[in-house]
Amino acid sequence: MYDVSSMSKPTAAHPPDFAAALAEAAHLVHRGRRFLCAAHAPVDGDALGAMLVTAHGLTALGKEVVLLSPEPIPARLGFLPGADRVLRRLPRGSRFDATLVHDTGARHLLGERFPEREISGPLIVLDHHAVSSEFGDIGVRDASAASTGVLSWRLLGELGLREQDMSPALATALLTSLVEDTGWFRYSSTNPEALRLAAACVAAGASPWGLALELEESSSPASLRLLRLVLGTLELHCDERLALLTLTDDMMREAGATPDDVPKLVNYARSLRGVEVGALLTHGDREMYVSLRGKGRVDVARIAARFGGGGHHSAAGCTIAATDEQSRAAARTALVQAVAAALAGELQ
Ligand SMILES: [Mn+2]
Repeated sequence: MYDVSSMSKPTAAHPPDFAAALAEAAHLVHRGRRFLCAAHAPVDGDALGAMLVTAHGLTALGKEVVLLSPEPIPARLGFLPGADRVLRRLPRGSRFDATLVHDTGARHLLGERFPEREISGPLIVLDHHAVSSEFGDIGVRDASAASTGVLSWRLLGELGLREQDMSPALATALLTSLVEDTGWFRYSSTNPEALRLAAACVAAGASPWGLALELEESSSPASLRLLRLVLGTLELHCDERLALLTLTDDMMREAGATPDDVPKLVNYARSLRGVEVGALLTHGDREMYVSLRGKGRVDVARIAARFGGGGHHSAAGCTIAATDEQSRAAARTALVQAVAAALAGELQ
């Protein structure tokens, strides 16, 4: 058995100030007793997985941990050990020595009900987004980390946890964060650290097939009905290098679908040969939410940033104000133009 904690220590490959931030965060956690774990809302597999890695690890170190997520946990993630402990709101009189914020590149993504500083204490931000603003007191940020769960584990390693201390619950949360953010080790974010940590997770009792059953083999009939409707909207632009899919409330109603049925639809747009960028346009009452996936040549986080959004090199999103058919058409045109500029190498 190899020693995961030593191999996940910061190396020269991590950002220059990463080791100092990690040490500072570990120092703050070491001194405190009671911590809040939070993430962007609603949570995805990495955000929740990373929160749970931190929570299980800090609990093993004798700390008290409260988990907070103002929106419901997606049903597909409900199996994760500890997911049932996540609170929608804090009990009165809560106070924490520090709050660990996971997988969140911007303060506003924490939601309006995120507690005031006198309740939260200082903020430690663990994040791996390419576009990550400098909010928080300590930023444990590394865009080369395959998932935020990896950063949670590096922090726990700094606090002295080793592979043999990994409980099956922690290992399951960490492996979930890894498979969700690397697309089961297919995306360019897959690196040696991710694969070594995955091996450690399996050695500690996490089950890849068990996770696959929960995450990939548990679709609802409604999600397939929704897929059929959304695939019918396929449009190709930019010499068939941009594929657009559209999702409306009417389709959601017709399919009997829930928000849990939506996240993977955008991957079908990218899956076409020759397509560089896949996009899912979700029509809301007052805005259009754009989910973008790239194949690597184009930085879709940059395209999203043009519209005030963000994300990763190959997976990003943004929201464009659009209240009616006309403004939605304008938003769509602006998006197609931004992708065309990016494909031409002109978007800086
Ligand atoms: Mn993530």
